[in-house]
Amino acid sequence: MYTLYARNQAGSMAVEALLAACGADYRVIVLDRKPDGSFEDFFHAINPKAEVPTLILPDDSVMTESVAMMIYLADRYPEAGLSPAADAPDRARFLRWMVYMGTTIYMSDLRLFYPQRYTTATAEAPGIQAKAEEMMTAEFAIYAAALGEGPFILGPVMSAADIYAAMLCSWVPDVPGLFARHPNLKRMYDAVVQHDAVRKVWARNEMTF
Ligand SMILES: N[C@@H](CCC(=O)N[C@@H](CS)C(=O)NCC(=O)O)C(=O)O
Repeated sequence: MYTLYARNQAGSMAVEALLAACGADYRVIVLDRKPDGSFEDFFHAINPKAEVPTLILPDDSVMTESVAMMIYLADRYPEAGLSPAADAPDRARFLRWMVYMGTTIYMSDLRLFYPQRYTTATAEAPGIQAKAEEMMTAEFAIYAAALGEGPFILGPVMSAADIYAAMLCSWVPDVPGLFARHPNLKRMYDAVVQHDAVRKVWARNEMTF
């Protein structure tokens, strides 16, 4: 069984949706925070960075890094059809955009929501946030251009990358604005959340859209 340490609507949401879409045997542990905002002590012993998602594999080994989890799980359940095989023509494109999202949009999102972690001078936080939002806008524009008519990043077939992209879209401060600029992102988002397993996980994460 997989154990996913999670927080509702955080980076664990896409991994949880993928576990569900793959039909994996898993449980979710939603973490509480201590009054100072940090995660409970036991969690630091599992993941020294104390971040969600953290995934415990059936052999009890610990996995961190959401993109690695998405690729690993999708590959482990080929029957779910959520990643192209290693020798498939779309594999390079799949890897490219998975890693792109995890290293650009996700990171900009962290600077936007936790600017104080990126500076030793509190006064610099608003500038970090403003730049992060500007960069995220540009990074989504690049992704939307690659998505094209889609509806998914691999064309007609939904993959783990689309589940990840949908989660990232949901974190933007102005989601209607993002979707107005990029109607293809909205089409992709709507199609992803129509997937039975994804819809149930979005609801469990108390997502309202
Ligand atoms: N590179 C990591 C980043 C994970 C991450 O930063 N997660 C955030 C939530 S989305 C987190 O747990 N931050 C620590 C906190 O909220 O205290 C990944 O892709 O999994």
